[in-house]
Amino acid sequence: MTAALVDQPVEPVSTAGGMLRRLNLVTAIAGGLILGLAGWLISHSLLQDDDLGSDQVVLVTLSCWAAGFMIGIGALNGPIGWALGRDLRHEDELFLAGKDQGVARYFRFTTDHKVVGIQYLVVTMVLFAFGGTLAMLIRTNLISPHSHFLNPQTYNAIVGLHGLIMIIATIIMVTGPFGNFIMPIMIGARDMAFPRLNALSLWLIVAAIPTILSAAVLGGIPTGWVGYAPLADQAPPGMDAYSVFIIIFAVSSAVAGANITTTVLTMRARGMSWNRTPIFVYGTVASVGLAIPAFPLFMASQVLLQVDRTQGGQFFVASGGGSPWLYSNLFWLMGHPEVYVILIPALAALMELTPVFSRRPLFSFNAAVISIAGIVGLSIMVWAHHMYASGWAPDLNGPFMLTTEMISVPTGLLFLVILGTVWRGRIWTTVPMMATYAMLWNFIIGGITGIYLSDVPADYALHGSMFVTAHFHYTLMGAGLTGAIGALAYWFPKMTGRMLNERAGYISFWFVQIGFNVTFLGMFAVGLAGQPRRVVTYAQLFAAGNFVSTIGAYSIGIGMLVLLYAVINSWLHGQVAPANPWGAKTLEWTVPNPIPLENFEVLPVVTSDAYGYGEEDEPASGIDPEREPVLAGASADLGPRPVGASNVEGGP
Ligand code: HEM
Ligand SMILES: [Cu+2]
Repeated sequence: MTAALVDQPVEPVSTAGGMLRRLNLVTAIAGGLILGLAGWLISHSLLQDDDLGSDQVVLVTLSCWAAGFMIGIGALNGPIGWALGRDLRHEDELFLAGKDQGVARYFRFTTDHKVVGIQYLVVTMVLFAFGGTLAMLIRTNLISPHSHFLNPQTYNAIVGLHGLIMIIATIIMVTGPFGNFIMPIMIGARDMAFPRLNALSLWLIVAAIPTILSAAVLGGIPTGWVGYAPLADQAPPGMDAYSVFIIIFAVSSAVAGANITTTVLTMRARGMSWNRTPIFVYGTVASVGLAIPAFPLFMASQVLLQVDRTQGGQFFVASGGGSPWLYSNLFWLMGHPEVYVILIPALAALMELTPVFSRRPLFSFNAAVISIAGIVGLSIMVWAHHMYASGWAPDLNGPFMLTTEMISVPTGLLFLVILGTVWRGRIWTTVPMMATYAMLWNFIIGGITGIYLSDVPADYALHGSMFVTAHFHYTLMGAGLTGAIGALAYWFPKMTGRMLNERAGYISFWFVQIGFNVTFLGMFAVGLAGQPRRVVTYAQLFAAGNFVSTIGAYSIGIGMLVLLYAVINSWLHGQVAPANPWGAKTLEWTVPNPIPLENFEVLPVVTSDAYGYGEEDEPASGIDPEREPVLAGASADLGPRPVGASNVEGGP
C-alpha cells in the first residue's frame, strides 16, 4: 500500500467488477468442495486398481480441495488480472484493502494488515480451542490407569493431532496477529511490503486446516506429531493428510516470512535506525528469519515421504537402501529452530511491554538484540540432541551436547534484560505484566530441565518419558503461550478499541498458571519415575501423579474458557479504550482509535529510541485516558476519537 492512496480523492468503493469481487469464505468452501470432489472422482476412477491407489487418491483429493479453496477465496484474482494485462486500479486497491466493507472484509481476501492480523488472531484461537480440547481428552484418559476412556489407536491419533495443532498454533500465535496488526504501525508504515501475499499466507492456513482434520477420519497419525519414518511409510492415509497440511503450511510461512522481513528492511519510518527499532520488531524478524530456512526442510521431508508412499520410493526405508535417520535429521533440522520460531517473538513481546509497566528503559537494548541473535545462531546447531538415543551418530553426541548447553548463555542474557528492566522499576501491575512474571518462573523451570535433557547420559534415561513432554510444555506453553497471552492483553486496546476485562484477565491468569504448574510438575514427577510418553495407560505406580496432573489440566481448561469469555465480552462491550491507555512510547500508540485505513495521516519521523520511560513524572497506577504522553522523537496528530466505534476506520 503506497502513500499515494492518501492523496487521491476517495470515491465510495463499488462492488462493481463482477463475480471476482464477490468472492468470500463461502465461495472458497464451495470451490474447495467442488474441486476436491472432482479430484476424488478422477483419481479414484484412474487409480482404483493400483495398490498405492488409496494414498494417491487422498493426496489428489486434498490438494484439489486446497486449490479450489484458494481460487474460491479470490487468491488468484491478482495473478489472473496481471496475466490479462489488467493492472490494479486505485479503486481495486481500496476494495482489496476492505474499505467500506464492514465485517464482511474479515471473510474475504482482504489485504489491509490490520484485517489480516485479526484474521490470524481468530484462526489461532480456533486452533488453540481444538488443540486444548484434545489435551483435555488426553488428560481425562490419563486420570487413572484403568480409565479406558480412549482406545489405544484413538489415543495415539489424538496425541499426534494435539501436538501438531498446538505446534502450528504456537508458531503463528505472535507473528500472525501482532506481527501483522501491530508491527507495521510500530515501524511507522502504512501496510506490509506485499499486502496480497499477506492475505495469501493467512488463507493458505485456513485452507490447510480441514486437510489435517481429515486425518481423523483417514486412520489418524500413529507416529505422533513428529511423523517419524519408517512408521510413517506404513501408516494409514491419515499420513497423506499430514503431508499435505505441512506442505501448505510451509508455503504459507515462507510467504509470511518474506513479507515481514522485507517490510522491516524497507519500510521503517524516517529516523528509525536499528538502535531505535523496537525490540519486538527484532523478535518478529528473528522468528520468521529462522522459519524461512527451517520449514522448507520439513516440506522436503514430506515430499520424500509422499514419494515413498505414492510412488514406491524407498527414501526412508532401510530395507530399500533408504534411511529413517534421513527423516529424523530433516525433521529436527526444522524441529529445533522451530521452538525458537515460537519462543523468540513471545519473549520479545514481553520485552516490549515490561518497560511500559516498569516505567524504566529496557535494560540494555544491545544485550537484548545480542541474546536474540545468539539464540538464532545456536538454534541451528543443536538439532541432533533429539537423536542422542537413535544411534545415528554417537560420536557427535558430545559436540551437540556442548552446542545445546551454550544456548543457555544468550537465553540467560535475555533473562537479565527483563530482570534488569523490572529492577527498581515503578511497577504498574496489570494483566500483561503478570505474563512477564509467569514467563520468568516457567522458563527457568523449562530452561533448567532442558539442560538436564541436553546431557547425553541423563537423556539416555529420560528420552521418551513424560519428563520430556513436561519440559517442552514448560518452554512452549509456560513461556511461549504465556508471552502471547501477555501480548494479547497489552495490544488488545489497540486492536479492538476496547480494554480487556481486567478482573476476568486476572481470574484466567491464576487458573491457567496454577493449573499449568500442577499439570506439568506432576508430569515431571511421573516421567522421572519412568512413565513413557505416547502410551494409553500406565503402571499403578504413576497413578497419583497422573491424577493430580489431570486436575491441573482441568484448571487450565477453566482458565482458558475465562480468557475466551473475557476476549469476546470485552471486544463487544468492554470499556472504550483511549488511544494510549498504557502511556507507552512506541508508534502504534500514537495512532488514534479507530485506526485510519492507512494508519498515519502523516508518516512519523523518529528522533530517539522508544524506551525513554522514567524520565518524566508519571501517574503510578491506573488508566488515565485523558493523559496522552508526550512522545520522545515521533511526531503525529492524535485526532479526537468518536465514542462506540470499533478500532479500524470503516465501522465494526
Ligand atoms: C491445556 C494445556 C495442555 C495440556 C493439558 C497438554 C497435555 C499433553 C499431554 C498429556 C501430552 C502427552 C501425551 C502422551 O505422550 O501420551 C501432550 C503432548 C504434546 N503436547 Fe500438549 N498439552 C497442552 C498444551 C500444549 C501446548 C500449548 C502445546 C504447544 C506447543 C503442546 C504441545 C504438545 C506436543 C508437541 C506434544 C507431543 C505429541 C506427541 O507426542 O506426538 N501442548 N500434551
Ligand atoms: Cu531441541
